[in-house]
Amino acid sequence: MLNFYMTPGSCSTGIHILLEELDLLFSAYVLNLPAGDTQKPDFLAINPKGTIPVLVTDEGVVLTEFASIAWWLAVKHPKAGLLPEDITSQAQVLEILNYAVSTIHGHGFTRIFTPERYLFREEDKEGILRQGKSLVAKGFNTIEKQFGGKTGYLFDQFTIADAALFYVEFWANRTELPLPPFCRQHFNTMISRPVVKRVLAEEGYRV
Ligand SMILES: N[C@@H](CCC(=O)N[C@@H](CS)C(=O)NCC(=O)O)C(=O)O
Repeated sequence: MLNFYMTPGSCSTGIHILLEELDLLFSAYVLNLPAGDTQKPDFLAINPKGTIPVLVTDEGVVLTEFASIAWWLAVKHPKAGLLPEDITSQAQVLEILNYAVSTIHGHGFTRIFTPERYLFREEDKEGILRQGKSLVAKGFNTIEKQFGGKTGYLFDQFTIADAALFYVEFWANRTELPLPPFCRQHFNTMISRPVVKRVLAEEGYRV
């Protein structure tokens, strides 16, 4: 059985959606991120980076990093079509997935949720928050430039990139940051997907 380490409402929600889209059996280990569970020795022994999501495969291999876990799930279950068939389209899916995870989350939301990581002086906090919001806005506007005018999912089918873009849109929605039109309709498309509804309900959210 797969073991999945997660925190409700965090980036692991994107992986949670993929696991349930695939209808996989897994044990969920819920970590309290604000309480510092990811920095405790028992979790660091599993993932020395101290981050979720983590997926431990049936063979006991520990997979960390959103992109790596999402790609592994998609390739292991090709019939689900979480990646397109041709290699160039697969690269485009990974391009958007990585942009959401590394840039919008990693550069933008990390500054908004944990400004203290970037502070040299307490009085810089407001500036870091502003910088985070500006990076998030730039990230969504970049997605908009590429996908503006389109409706539905990012590509012709629901892919692992949709799960990644969704969790940053979910954060924008919760923190009342604006989403440009494509991203807003993408968010609405995602929350009307039955599996997404179920995962959010399981994680304690009503959208
Ligand atoms: N690059 C990592 C980032 C994961 C990440 O930042 N996860 C956050 C939760 S959304 C986390 O575990 N933060 C705890 C920490 O950094 O101490 C990935 O792609 O999985």
